[in-house]
Amino acid sequence: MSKNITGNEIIHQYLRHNKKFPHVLCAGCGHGIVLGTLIRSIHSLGIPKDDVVVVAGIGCSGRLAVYVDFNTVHTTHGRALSFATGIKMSNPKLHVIALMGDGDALSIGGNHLIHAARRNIGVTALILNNSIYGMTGGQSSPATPEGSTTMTNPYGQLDHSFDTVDLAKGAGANYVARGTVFHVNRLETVMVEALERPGFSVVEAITPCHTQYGRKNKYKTPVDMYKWLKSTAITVERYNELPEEKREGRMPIGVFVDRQQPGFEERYYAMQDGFLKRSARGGK
Ligand SMILES: Cc1ncc(C[n+]2csc(CCOP(=O)(O)OP(=O)(O)O)c2C)c(N)n1
Ligand code: SF4
Repeated sequence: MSKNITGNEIIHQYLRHNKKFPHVLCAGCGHGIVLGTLIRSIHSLGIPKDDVVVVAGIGCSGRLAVYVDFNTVHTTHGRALSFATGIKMSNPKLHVIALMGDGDALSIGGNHLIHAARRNIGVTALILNNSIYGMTGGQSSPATPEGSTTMTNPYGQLDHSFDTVDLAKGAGANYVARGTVFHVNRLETVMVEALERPGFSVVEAITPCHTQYGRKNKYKTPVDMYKWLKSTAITVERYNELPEEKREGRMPIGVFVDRQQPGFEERYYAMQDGFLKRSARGGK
């Protein structure tokens, strides 16, 4: 399988192009870029389509599972990781990807996220963080930056926002990375690594929602939002060298955790194997 793939090949090999299109995404939405990056990552690793399961919750991001020609499950809001865990446990050979929006993963599904990380289940969580509930009209999510204006916080968001990377790191994920849809090649690199690692991997993809977030803040057009990504993101290595006062407003991207701990499914089946062997020896 050739490592490079053209847009036309993506459409014909990986999308349900003759069934599920046109798509519902707004012009300028970054979600499609994340999907393209995921497809190219899977293609470059040479993973057969039948070995991939994309599990999604509900949201504009959740719709992406409908468009791809892998095994797909479009589940309920916030529960993608529960379904993904069950699928991985029943067939550990599968590459299971839970595709979630920031509302999906950090709000209603936040509990699932921390426990999937704690358990280190062999699933890749791909979190499309657009700072807002896109599909339902622009309500604040736990990732909405403090001070920004949303439909539910017209005078400014008072809550602090979650740092997805810190959350996943603190909860024990094996691999944690952040990228943006402006820095597509870097995003693809971390996605490939996340798919290769055992255990729970988290990739936060920062993606613009000009329709529900940008317009209410200072980003009137999709282009303004992409310029914001370009000017805000900085590699984690360079970020760590900055003095504290220069870090304000900058967003580190790159790899934050990279471990090789075996996933829950591996440990579970090893334990089961041990029991079976012991029982074959008459319990000794
Ligand atoms: C149990 C449940 N609660 C609420 C909803 C309504 N709902 C659908 S999508 C969504 C938010 C989507 O936001 P996000 O997960 O950030 O994804 P985005 O649309 O921004 O990609 C909500 C609250 C639902 N479908 N099910
Ligand atoms: S509402 Fe926002 S997240 Fe949803 S499709 Fe439009 S730009 Fe994308």
